[in-house]
Amino acid sequence: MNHEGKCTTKHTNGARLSRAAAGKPARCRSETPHAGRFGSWSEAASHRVGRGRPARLAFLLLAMLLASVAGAAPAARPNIILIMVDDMGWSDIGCYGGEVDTPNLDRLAREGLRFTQFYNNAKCTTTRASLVTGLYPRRQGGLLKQNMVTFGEVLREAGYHTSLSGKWHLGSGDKVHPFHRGFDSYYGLLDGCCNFFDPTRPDPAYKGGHVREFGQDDRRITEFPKGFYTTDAFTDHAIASMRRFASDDRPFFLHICYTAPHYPLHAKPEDTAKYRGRFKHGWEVLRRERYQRQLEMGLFDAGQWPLSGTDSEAYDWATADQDFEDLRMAVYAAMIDCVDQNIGRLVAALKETGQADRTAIFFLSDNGGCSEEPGGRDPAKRHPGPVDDYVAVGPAWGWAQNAPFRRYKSWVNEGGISTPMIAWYPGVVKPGTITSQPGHIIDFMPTFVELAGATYPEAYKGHEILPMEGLSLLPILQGKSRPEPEFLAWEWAGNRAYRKGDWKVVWDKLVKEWELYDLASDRTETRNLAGAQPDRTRALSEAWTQWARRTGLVEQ
Ligand SMILES: [Ca+2]
Repeated sequence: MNHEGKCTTKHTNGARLSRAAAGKPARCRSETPHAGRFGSWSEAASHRVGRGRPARLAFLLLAMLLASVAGAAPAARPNIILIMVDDMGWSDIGCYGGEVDTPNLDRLAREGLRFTQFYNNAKCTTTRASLVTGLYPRRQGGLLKQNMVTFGEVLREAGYHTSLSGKWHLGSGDKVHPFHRGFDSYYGLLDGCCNFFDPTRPDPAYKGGHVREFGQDDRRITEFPKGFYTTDAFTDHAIASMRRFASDDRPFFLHICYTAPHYPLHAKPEDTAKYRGRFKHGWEVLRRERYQRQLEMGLFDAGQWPLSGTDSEAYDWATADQDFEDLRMAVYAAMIDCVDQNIGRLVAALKETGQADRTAIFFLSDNGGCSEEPGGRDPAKRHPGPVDDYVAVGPAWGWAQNAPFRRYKSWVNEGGISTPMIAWYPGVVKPGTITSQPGHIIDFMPTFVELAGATYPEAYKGHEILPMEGLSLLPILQGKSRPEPEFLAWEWAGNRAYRKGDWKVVWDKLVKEWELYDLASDRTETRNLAGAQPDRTRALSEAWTQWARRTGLVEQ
């Protein structure tokens, strides 16, 4: 990494994307966040800096001194913990303006960096395919192929211990099973979603009636102890892996994929009770409240991110069954609350094992809040929360969970593809910072390669490997500006999008025409400029088609 923030590491050779736009002005902000919702985390206080110029100057001088003494960034070959939740909206957690109590995530944000333009692939499977490989999805013949490596394989080759806890959703055959694709230890759901309290229970008939496959290492698991709850069990496995790995000098990689808050809405009664009644003001009010908190904490400027309008699939709060709707959202909030409690357990174990100062933690969601509604919304038939029911939040809450954006999971408007992303890395990430530099899940592979001093292979187990398509996030973590990606592209179920610089074209499968947005002045996609700028719209939509051909999505 040189002083201009350009990526010069050897592992990026062969990548097909150019490193253009290096001359663009920096888009990194360093801001002290609204502190009102944050608690204290005394053990890490030494990493914090005070507010104002003298403190920042002192921090810079100290950083320069440390750099001159050490000669390199601290925590070379750090432990890496990558935490991903499932179907959680952009603004549910406290440090992104939500009303769910997430003190542990808020602390990570206060001591770390929040991204405001970080992207996933709008869907569980395609996000996981890109996340673990650093590649856009190639959908023909299965998402995880022999011409791809996982970050588990790359980090294991570099000497890391590797562990995966939770949802995989990329298959369970020998060639795609996580235990055979780079993870020394695996425990969790190989499928897409399951009963949180009892994974032996089949889905209801309206969801296919299947029992979802669970595994430990390369064995199938069919028995679960009394009191089982997925979120707790996945954390138990991650902590056990961490304790085992911390006993020697090798660094470790823990990937934790919670199934919360994906449906079915299953939460512990005591967690739900905390939120019951909190959502009786409805989704429209909730969106406005979140938007106001986001402005107050400095996530964005109102002029560039106007609050988007009412979603076409949302229904009128005044005529909704408000008590039932409050309960659905309370259970959803409780599921996130439980994730946060477990992240607190995880970080406490990290400190107990003496590993906290040499660990980087990343947190994100695999897609936006979800509009799907298996089980429907008839209060006489559905009872959100317990083991024997199966219901989701529905489109109105799913949309509101992504405030201030439009749409939700499976759509490629910003509400479907934007994720909160927190990066915590003591001694490298400046505490309490926010960046608007764009990032994408394909960036984790090159980031981890760089952090670990690993080599991304040209060939692996006799197969030529596709070159990485992302860019390392390390310059952003270090507070520098990074060359922007040449482009970013998305597709799911007929929804399409392509972003180049600040311009984005979107094809909504319900609208059935290309729309054009200037994200620099309209991140929330409120002003369609396609009619005013047909040439730009055509050029970007044609670029999407070229990308779709290159990745095999459409025929050559
Ligand atoms: Ca998902």
